[in-house]
Amino acid sequence: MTAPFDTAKQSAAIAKMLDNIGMDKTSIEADFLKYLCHTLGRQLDSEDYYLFKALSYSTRDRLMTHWKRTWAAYNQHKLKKAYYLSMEFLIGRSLTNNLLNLGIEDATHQALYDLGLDLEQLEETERDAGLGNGGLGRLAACFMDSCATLRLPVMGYGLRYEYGMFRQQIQNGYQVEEPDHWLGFGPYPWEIQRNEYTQLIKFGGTSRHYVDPVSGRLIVHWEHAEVVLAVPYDVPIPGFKNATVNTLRLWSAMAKEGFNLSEFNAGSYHEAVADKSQAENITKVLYPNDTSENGKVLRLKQQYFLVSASLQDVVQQWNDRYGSFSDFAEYNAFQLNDTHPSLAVAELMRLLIDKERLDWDQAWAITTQTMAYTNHTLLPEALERWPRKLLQELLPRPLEIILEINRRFLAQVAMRWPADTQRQQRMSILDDNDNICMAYLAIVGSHSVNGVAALHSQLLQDGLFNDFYQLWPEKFNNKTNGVTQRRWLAGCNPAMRTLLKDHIGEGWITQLTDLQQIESLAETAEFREQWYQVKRANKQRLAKLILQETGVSFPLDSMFDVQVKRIHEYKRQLLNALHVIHLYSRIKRGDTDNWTNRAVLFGGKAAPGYAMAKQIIKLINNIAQMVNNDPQVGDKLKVVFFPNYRVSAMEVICPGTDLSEQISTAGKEASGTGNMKFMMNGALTIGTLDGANVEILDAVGERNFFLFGLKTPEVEELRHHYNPQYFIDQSHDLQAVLGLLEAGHFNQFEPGIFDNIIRAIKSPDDPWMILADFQSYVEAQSKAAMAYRDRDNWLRQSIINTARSGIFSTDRTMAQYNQDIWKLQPIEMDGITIQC
Ligand code: T68
Repeated sequence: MTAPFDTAKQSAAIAKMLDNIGMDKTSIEADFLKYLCHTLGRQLDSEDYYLFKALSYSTRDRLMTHWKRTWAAYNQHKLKKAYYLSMEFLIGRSLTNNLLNLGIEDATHQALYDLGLDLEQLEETERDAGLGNGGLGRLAACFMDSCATLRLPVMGYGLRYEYGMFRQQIQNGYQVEEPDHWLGFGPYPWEIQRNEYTQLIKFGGTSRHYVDPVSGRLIVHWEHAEVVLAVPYDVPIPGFKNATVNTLRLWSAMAKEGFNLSEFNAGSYHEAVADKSQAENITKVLYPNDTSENGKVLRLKQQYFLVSASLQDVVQQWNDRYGSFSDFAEYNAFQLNDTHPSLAVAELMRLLIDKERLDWDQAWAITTQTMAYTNHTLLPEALERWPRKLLQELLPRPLEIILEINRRFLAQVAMRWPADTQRQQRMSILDDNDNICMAYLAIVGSHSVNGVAALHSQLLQDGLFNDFYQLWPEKFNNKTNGVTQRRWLAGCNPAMRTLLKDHIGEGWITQLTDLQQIESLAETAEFREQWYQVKRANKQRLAKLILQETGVSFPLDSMFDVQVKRIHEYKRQLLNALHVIHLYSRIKRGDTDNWTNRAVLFGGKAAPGYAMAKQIIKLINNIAQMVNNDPQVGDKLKVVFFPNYRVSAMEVICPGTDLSEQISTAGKEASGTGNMKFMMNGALTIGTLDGANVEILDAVGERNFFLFGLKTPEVEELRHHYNPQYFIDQSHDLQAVLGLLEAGHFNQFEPGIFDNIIRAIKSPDDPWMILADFQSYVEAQSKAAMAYRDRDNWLRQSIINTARSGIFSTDRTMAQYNQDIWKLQPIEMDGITIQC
């Protein structure tokens, strides 16, 4: 016998239990011990991993009340929501961030301290959730943090890859990739599996059209398809001390049946199980390419899997709640993180037409009013195109819809520019080679198209998407990227946080432009000295990590000169490497008057199939080997390649950096976000007029930025008659550097291994024009070195960089997306009760 169920009473009881969870030291300690001893069956002297896990569970409990209440707030009122669709969310670690946003770091620290444990040590044991390649994935994670902090009803949708970004080892100077089985040590403590929201995803089969005898309507059935289950796992995204916890929903693929029973009964065990593993392969591994699409079928499957699961989730919940789709567009917004989820345009059409039985025009109005597309690159090799044939096989019904979208779109183009058949050909979603151009699909299907920095957005309008800009100028806009200061200042730089708190309080944690208040303090010697001490402590922490990882010591008085990012020719790690050789060559010939000691750190992963990027890693390592072991060089110059660069490494690297290298060929880096993290933490930038560097320079002024190199139009102009030899002839420095390289000085026992690199930079076809910018770069570097010698002035400049970094918060970026594109109201939590 059970008591009669009284929903109100039960809900109140559970809400009270949830509300009563303590945020104080004593209750945190009690819960931590409960999880450690009862749930995990361990004790205080067990491995750090179990201590971390117990602490994560007790922290997650403290998120749960807010999470449930935020969810309830979403559902108790009809409010507009936005959905951020992204193939990548590069979360990194979560413990520190969750404690910070809950406001319980001190209480937790005390609780552990009293038990003889060290919070920092436990934080260090958390594995990075490396579900992204680089900037694009990390941006998505920063966006989620800012939306929660702004109380915006935004949900993230992504994939729960079993293997994240590969782990990079360096062996004999070469990159070696190791699988990142991040879930291998037991379940991810932050996620909650939600079987009840499982969706069915179709692949293959055929699409059958027939007229419904009753309604007379044309009906389409997607038949004989293979079906895969999409099982969601929810990750909590807390806002900063605002009782709001948003949701990141990550889909995992599961075979519909454990295995094919008829095959099994027929005796073919292997075939029976193969089906299952094929289905589950969909979310097995993140593709480790950051700029180019490799055209693999599995990647297309991943994209459709994400899009279909997420849209079905949204459409189904809408249908359950409201039934009618007449006002769906007023309450839903989808943001496409690059073209990777652009099949969403076709999938939403399919769901609205085939499932919800809307007609084409109604469905198209809803689709174009809800979809918005963000572009992250101008590089042609990154522009996704999928063979029509492949879509025909894998996604027959979405393909039909895409072709119909294109047919109607081209009719519109023909109306606007009659007789301009070339233009129609250029703008067609189906290109001359029978490929579907995903960027064009995204543009045609969206009401907003944005770039990620002012220069980049301008170049999209003027170049890559100019035809579309002429047709729909109102669709195009800019949203300059940012980073979240919760992780990238408050969390990763506790020493600076304390100093800032002492002088200007902590308003900047939610209002980053408050940092301006420290600018006037730059003029007081006492503040500068404190700033210096903070930077020095951070350099010490970084030097310790470098020593541990590479065995090389970085002298604390050296200028810490850092370039960490994906390895790519356009980012020009090679230019930096040439400068290092230049410094080495100066030391060797005794040209060291007024020398500034420098410690150069490189880090970043190369796509496994990108041979040139891998050679660049090898070159840097060989240079490092030579430089670090030459007694004549000593402390004047140190060089390391930091292995396995990742989010948690950057959290130590950026606070300890003096000089930030942002040296891409002008016009090639869409924005960059590392540049913002460094600036926020008081590094000065040496950089080209590219991406968001342009806006950083605007903010700090030329006196506080080391600018060099060709500008975008100059690069484009020079391309027509680029002659590297001309630049070699002009520069003795360059001749000396190339002389060492060509003589095999850095590969004495490995003949020929850098020939490719030498050939590439000396070629008139070098798209990155490394030699054209060499001399200008060397001059900017020597200005930086000189500036560093004037410690007082350097500190002033460092303070100004932090003080003016306020606009580079994703809080600002998200407020702009919301104002211009999503138009959401912040979630109201007052009076919200939790439904249990
Ligand atoms: C980066 N793009 C841009 N792409 O390069 C960078 N691509 O300038 C910008 O700041 C950042 O996006 C955020 O806007 C990427 O990181 C990828 O990682 C990627 C992944 C798969 C396929 C293509």
